[in-house]
Amino acid sequence: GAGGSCGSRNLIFNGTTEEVKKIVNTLNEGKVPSQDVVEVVISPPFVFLPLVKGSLRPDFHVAAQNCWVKKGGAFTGEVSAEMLVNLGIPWVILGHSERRLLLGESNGFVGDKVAYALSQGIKVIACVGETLEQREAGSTMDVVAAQTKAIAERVSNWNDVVVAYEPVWAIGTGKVATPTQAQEVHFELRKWLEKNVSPQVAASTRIIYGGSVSGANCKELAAQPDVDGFLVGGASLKPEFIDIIKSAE
Ligand code: G2H
Repeated sequence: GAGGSCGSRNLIFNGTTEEVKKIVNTLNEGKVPSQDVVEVVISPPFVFLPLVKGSLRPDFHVAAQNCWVKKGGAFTGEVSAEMLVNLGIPWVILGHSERRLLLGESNGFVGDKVAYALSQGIKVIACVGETLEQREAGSTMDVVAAQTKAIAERVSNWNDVVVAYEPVWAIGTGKVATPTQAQEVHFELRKWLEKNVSPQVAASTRIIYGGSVSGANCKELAAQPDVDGFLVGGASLKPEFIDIIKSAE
């Protein structure tokens, strides 16, 4: 990202064991800037976490795509933060729009998840973003502020939080936000943090962009002053992901 700040990039892959191995090989062979320039975080589905963690180069880190909202226990089918800790998984993505919209995760529920994961020492990539209807109704900033507020109310230490702005209309659609659109929301989000959390947190928190990021559009997006990195979906499954990582330089 601009200003030499670290980016945080994530690979969300679906697929089979064979595909996962192939992607990890490509990543392991990729020539990318060092960890002080760009932090790379790879986020496979739960079932592939041990495989990826065990075979991925050590300068890339691993994230889960979700975890349970509180202490683990009898919650059949859920994966707890404690289990992630036990497996040595340092990161988790929480509040992805697919979970908010398809599984009904509310702002408060996502906020509780963020707080609990942090309490267990797991770093969080917290996703926020508006739908197309909300954007067209002019409520983008209200939506994103309410999602961020639910986190801010429950979290006091922001050191281990990365905010991912992902406009829902841009996710997996090939319809990327323009650099101006992304910058506008990132700027407002930072202002929101400054006013409602602290100037220090606003300055130090990475705000990354997600939604149809590709090798072709990453440079222009990365050049925006408040875009500190990317959350990459579809393009992370392809060799161009290496080019996206390099856009941090
Ligand atoms: C958006 C991403 C993950 P894509 O961040 O949901 O998907 O890059 O394919 O839009």
